Amino acid sequence: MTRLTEKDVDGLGTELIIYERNLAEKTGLKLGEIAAMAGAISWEDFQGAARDYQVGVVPITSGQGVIGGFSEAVVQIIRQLGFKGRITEKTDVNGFYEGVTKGLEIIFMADDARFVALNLRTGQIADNAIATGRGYVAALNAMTQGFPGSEVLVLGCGPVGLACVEYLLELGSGLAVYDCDSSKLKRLHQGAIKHERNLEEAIKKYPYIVDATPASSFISLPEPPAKVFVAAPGVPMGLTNKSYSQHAKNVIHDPLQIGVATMLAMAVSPPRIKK
Ligand code: 2YC
Repeated sequence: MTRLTEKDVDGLGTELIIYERNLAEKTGLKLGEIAAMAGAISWEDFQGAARDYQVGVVPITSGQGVIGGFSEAVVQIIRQLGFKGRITEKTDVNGFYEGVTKGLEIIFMADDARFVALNLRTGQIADNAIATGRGYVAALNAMTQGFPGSEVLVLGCGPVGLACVEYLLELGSGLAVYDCDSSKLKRLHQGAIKHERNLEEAIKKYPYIVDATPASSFISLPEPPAKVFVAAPGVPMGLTNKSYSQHAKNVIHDPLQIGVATMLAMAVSPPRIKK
């Protein structure tokens, strides 16, 4: 998982209105609606939960330490979704204790290895990588109105890429993967998943692409007017600067927003019957 820098989150909290407008232009949906879809909770129930839960963000100093502005960005996204949210004064276990004893029932916290949202009332825990994969697929699904006419190409099969695969299978979408170790793919569905071996060829073949790789600026898209729609979660950005600027209006990309919003939806979503 690529660690964010202060620069990646700088100003994020103050630009959420512009961010939401841009996202709605591309997808027709609000951030909360995309998160609710990916989190398998109705928009109404998600709004109900916003009136019902108090949310805390606990800064964690382990490993490489806190990222300046990270907790602030997370709590602003939570508030943008209509929830009451605050950062605990204390950090780490002390901050967790402070949050629980002050009645915060959903706790967000991230160390260098994992970023979670824990619902203390239900015991549900949401993982950022899974939430990010699902949230970006939901956004791409909305932007393309259901991926007409082609499979979706998922690049990379780490935790985010595998969550994308899982959710695309749930949506019943056609699916192709690149650079995926087939042993990691869902065994029972392997037949339904195309394996692409050559990146350049694959990029030309699929109009719907999810970049779930940690590599930067290695994807060159076909020149306009080729129609291509890209979901590019987190940092670094996998598209080359040229491709990103040529196709910007069809690219969904942010360092935290969709992942955090979907974590919150997953944390308050009714428990799913384990298959
Ligand atoms: O400020 C803090 O509390 C730090 N301990 C936060 C460290 C987050 C490390 N993870 C990341 O930078 C990225 C984020 C997008 C979430 C997942 N990986």
